[in-house]
Amino acid sequence: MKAALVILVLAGLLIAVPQEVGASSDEALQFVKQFIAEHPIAMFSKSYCPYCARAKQAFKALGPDAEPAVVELDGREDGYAIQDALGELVGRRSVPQVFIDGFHIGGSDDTVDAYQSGKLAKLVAKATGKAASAFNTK
Ligand SMILES: N[C@@H](CCC(=O)N[C@@H](CS)C(=O)NCC(=O)O)C(=O)O
Repeated sequence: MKAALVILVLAGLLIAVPQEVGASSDEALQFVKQFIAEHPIAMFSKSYCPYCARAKQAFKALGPDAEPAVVELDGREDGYAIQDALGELVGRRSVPQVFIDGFHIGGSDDTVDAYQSGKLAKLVAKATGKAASAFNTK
């Protein structure tokens, strides 16, 4: 009786676990791709992350038209799955990860570098359809 129960539980795990993990990582990758496609400026972040705050600050410095759409991974049950999916997509598991017009800018250092060189303002102007003069530069 006990052995039958163990076999039942093991069989259940074999059937259920791979399907659930596979489905959730597929869904997470789909979510990431859709979010990037739907938002001219997209950022994956964690609310307590100082590097994320630094990247947000770079967009804030450009002005109000450069506000990114942000997914805070620590505020979601599927946050780890999304982080894994991002790692798969860009080869980095750290946050933030920033995308403009679907193009992967990188993390905090890359975003701040792009702000300082003036590249961020140009990319944001193109992505938002606004004149470059609408954005503050360094
Ligand atoms: N050099 C990276 C540093 C980013 C970083 O270290 N982020 C931390 C959070 S503040 C991280 O992703 N840690 C691993 C994790 O949260 O899973 C950058 O410029 O983006």
